[in-house]
Amino acid sequence: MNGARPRLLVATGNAGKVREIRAILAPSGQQQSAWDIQTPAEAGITLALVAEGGRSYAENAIAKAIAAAHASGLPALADDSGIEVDALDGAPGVTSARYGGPSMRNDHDRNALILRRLEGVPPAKRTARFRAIVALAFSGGRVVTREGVVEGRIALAPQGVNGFGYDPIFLLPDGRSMAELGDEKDRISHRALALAALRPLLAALRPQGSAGR
Ligand code: ITT
Repeated sequence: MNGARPRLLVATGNAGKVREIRAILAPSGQQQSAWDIQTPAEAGITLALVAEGGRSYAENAIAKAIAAAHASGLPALADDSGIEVDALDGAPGVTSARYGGPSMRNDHDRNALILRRLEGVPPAKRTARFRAIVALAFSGGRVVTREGVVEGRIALAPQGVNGFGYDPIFLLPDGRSMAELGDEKDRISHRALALAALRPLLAALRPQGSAGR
């Protein structure tokens, strides 16, 4: 059934990103995405740890996508993203996944660290944004990137249970946190905006190889 759809590898080890990318790329009202979206495990490859040294989101996204396309022979989509807090001079930014170093056990600890570092900072000065760069790489070496940004501010305390990462502490202009949105996040998020900009290129993908899966 899936053989006619072009295969697309989602080059991430982050389960939250996989879930969202699948939802964003599934056309509303249709059960099936236009692409046969595969995780590295489903495609039978192991992601190389290539990206962590990159100095920019774009560098990281491109490195992750190219490595995965090379390893799999499939078009590969990578996402490098983060949260930028103005009162922390743009931190954690490109180091969002590792903010606070190895003593941070999980997303909850990293959220708590940001809230601690913003203690005493009033709401008007807690401006922040989520940024995502998505990269689509082809096994022949071509790679394209697109960016998505969503503006907001850091909450005084975590709100909501959906999403992942910094979602509970990121407030949209209407006062709801990203973790209070549910499916709506996949229409307005930085990732959704970046993937919307990439859609024309994704639409041009053709099934890879004659043997299907
Ligand atoms: P991959 O490199 O395997 O894709 P990663 O989690 O290491 O997974 P990044 O290096 O791009 O990915 O780190 C991005 C971090 O920024 C991520 O771990 C979250 O903490 C945060 N982040 C990115 N997008 C987010 C979102 O939509 N909601 C909440 N936090 C997000």
